[in-house]
Amino acid sequence: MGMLGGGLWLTGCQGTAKAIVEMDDDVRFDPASLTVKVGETVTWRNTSTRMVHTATGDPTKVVDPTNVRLPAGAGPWDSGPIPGGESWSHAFDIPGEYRYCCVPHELAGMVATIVVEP
Ligand SMILES: [Cu+2]
Repeated sequence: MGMLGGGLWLTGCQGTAKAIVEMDDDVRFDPASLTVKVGETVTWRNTSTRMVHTATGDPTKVVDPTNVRLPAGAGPWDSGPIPGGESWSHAFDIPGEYRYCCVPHELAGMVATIVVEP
């Protein structure tokens, strides 16, 4: 783990913008709403020094199932715990609107949206 840190994102030369969602000590996803193209990979980066976050798009792992919404045909996904300083990535192959949350902070309102355009 930790190999996604450092300057990797700054030195990439594939010519595609990296979609990054940051999670910090404010108990929120930043940005809370992100639009990407189908097939694009989103990276969640925990910049907190003291909080473990998750990015969870699995209705069976949350308290309130309305905090997760998946387009028809999209399978559930879950980062598991992401410690401070670590990152996790997921590629979105099915277009539509995804609602997801952070399991430890779901009830604190740490819920966000990814829109995947065809
Ligand atoms: Cu969290």
